[in-house]
Amino acid sequence: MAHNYQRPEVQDIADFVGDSLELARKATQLEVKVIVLCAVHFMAENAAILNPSRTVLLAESSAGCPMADMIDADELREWKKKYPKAAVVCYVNTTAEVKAESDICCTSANAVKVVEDVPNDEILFIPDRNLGHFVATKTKKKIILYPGYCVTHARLTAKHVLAAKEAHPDAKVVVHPECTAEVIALADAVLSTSQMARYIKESPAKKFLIGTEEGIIHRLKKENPGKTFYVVSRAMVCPNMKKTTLEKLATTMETRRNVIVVPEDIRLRAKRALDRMLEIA
Ligand code: CIZ
Ligand code: SF4
Repeated sequence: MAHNYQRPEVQDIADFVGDSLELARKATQLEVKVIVLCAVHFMAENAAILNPSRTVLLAESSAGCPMADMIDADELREWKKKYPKAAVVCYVNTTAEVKAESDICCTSANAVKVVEDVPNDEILFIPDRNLGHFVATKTKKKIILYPGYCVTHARLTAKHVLAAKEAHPDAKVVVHPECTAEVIALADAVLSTSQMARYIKESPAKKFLIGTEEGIIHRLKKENPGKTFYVVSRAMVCPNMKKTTLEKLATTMETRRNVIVVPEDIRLRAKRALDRMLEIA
């Protein structure tokens, strides 16, 4: 299984390509004993949390997510003491230990819905301050932001967007909610990768400026042969997503290395936060 941000050749040989939630969900529906994730560590952990009867491998063991590593369970416990009335909504880009300390998970596709659905009026949103800020503009609830962010999406600036719009004035600007507020303010649509794929298929527009990790463009081109895609900036490359090569994947499949193990007590508590999201979203 490959994430939307993987290299084109890795996406092409995968049985399934999608966002982190689609990968985790799909993993529960497969009649297989071993699942190999071409993605980053937390995505393989999600698959392992939801699929205890299957062996989950991460194609490249050093592929991590810097955003997920910006908060650990100890730090979250400190924040929870400061905001005892807040529900902890954690973006799926977190470790299993952090999910285990959270009330409910969300993805970029369902964050607003999740925040609206929890009974609390106060939300501690971790770890992405940009997604959290975007959610705050869509709800009346009090959102407490944690200062994490995606280093790749942070590279995209308003200047890049304005220059790209000038070069392609007839293109729709589609960006990810991990982008900064100044970038989001210039976009025609703010969408997760799975939402982008749907939006672009249904849109009558022919040209799109894409403001997320560039790997998604391979899939968008394949699914929409009559449409044209441009990256808003060439800097939108996640080095961790690109660590997985066909050679590394082959070695992982041959040797069954990089098994993802989540301790059972943490797995069960993390699964509760994921299940709660799956129930409402
Ligand atoms: O949840 C995911 O897969 C991520 C990190 C991005 C997206 O919007 O699909
Ligand atoms: Fe993490 Fe950003 Fe890379 Fe996604 S694109 S894996 S959020 S660093």
